[in-house]
Amino acid sequence: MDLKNKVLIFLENKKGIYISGEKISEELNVTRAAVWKAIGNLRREGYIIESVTKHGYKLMEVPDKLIPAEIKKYIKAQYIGNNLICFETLDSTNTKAKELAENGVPHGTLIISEEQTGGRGRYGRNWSSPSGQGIWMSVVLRPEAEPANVARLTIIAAAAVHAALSVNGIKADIKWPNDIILNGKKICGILTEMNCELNRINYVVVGIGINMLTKTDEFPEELKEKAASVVSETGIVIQRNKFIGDIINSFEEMYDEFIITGGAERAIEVCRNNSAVIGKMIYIIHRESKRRVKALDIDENGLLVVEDEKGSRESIIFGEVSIRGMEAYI
Ligand code: BT5
Repeated sequence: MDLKNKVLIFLENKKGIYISGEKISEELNVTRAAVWKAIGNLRREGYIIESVTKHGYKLMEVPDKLIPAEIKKYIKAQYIGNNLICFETLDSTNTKAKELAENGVPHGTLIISEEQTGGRGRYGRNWSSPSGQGIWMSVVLRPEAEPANVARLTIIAAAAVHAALSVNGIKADIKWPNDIILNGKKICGILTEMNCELNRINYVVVGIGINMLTKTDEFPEELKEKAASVVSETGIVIQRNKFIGDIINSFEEMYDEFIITGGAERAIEVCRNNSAVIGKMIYIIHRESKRRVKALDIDENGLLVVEDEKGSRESIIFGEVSIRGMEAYI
C-alpha cells in the first residue's frame, strides 16, 4: 500500500479529531515532509482535510470519487474485487476487461471507470456513461460451467443490483433479463459477454452500468423518456464506493451457488418476485418482428415464459429479444 493510502487509513481511524503530522510520521515511520506530500495528494483527489497549526490534520469529508482503497473497505467477497482496477476514463469497461482477460488477469478481477466514452449495450447499442455520474464496471470470471448456462450470470447480476438497492432502502423492479427499473424507467443495464470453445469457457465478462447521480434533464434527448438515475427517482445519494461493495458482496454469494449447482435459484426468485413484466402484456421484439404476448413467469432456468393471443406458451431464450411495454418503456 502506498503512503497516501496509509495516511488515509490513519486519518479515517481518527475521523473527526485532529492528529499531528509528527504523530503520523512517527507511527508510519516516514518523514513529516512525506506525510505533508501524501496529504497534498489526498486533497487533490477531493478529500477535505483541515489543518490547524499546533493541532494537526483532521479528515472532514471523503469525496464521492471511485477510489480502490475506499471500495475495498466495503467488499466482503472472497475473490471478486481482490484485483480491482479503477480508471478515470475508458472506452468501455467490458472491452478493457476482455483485453485483460486475454492477458490472464485473475478470476474476479473488477474493472471500474469514472467515465466510458464508448459504453456498450446489447446488440451493439450505446450505453451513455458520463463521468462521475454512475457506476460503470465489469467483472472478469472464469467459471467452470456449461457455456449454455452463462446467461444466468445476467440474472444473477440483476438480482445483485436489486439486493444492493434494497440494502440502501430502495425498492426497484427487474425487467427481464437485464434491466433495473425505478418508476418505469431504466436505471441499470447489464451486458454479459463470453469467450468460449465448444464446451469450455475461457472467460466471461459481466458488465454493469448504473445511473447514480444523473439528473433527468442531463440525459441525452433520446433517453429522457426512458432513462433515470437512483437520485432522479429517489433523491437518495448512495456513496458509489459503498454501493459497488454492496453489489459485489451479493453477486459473489449467488455466483457461488451457480458454480456449485449450475443454477441460479435465489437470483431467479428475486427476479420473479420483483418483475416489472410478469402479468403484463408486452411486445417481444426480435430483429424485424414484433409480437404481442403476455408475460407469465420466469422459469427455473431463468427463461421468460410468455403466452400469445391463441393461448400457446413458450419460453423466451436470453439474448434473443428485446421487450417493450404497450405504451411506455415498460
Ligand atoms: C444494456 O443494453 O442495458 C447493457 C448496458 C451495459 C452497460 C455496462 S456499463 C459497464 C459495462 N461496459 C460497457 O461497455 N457496457 C457495460 P441494452 O439492453 O441493449 O440497452 C441499451 C439501450 O439502453 C440503448 O439503446 C439506449 O436506448 C438505452 N440507454 C443507453 N444508455 C443508457 C443509460 N445510461 N441509462 C438508461 N438507458 C440507457
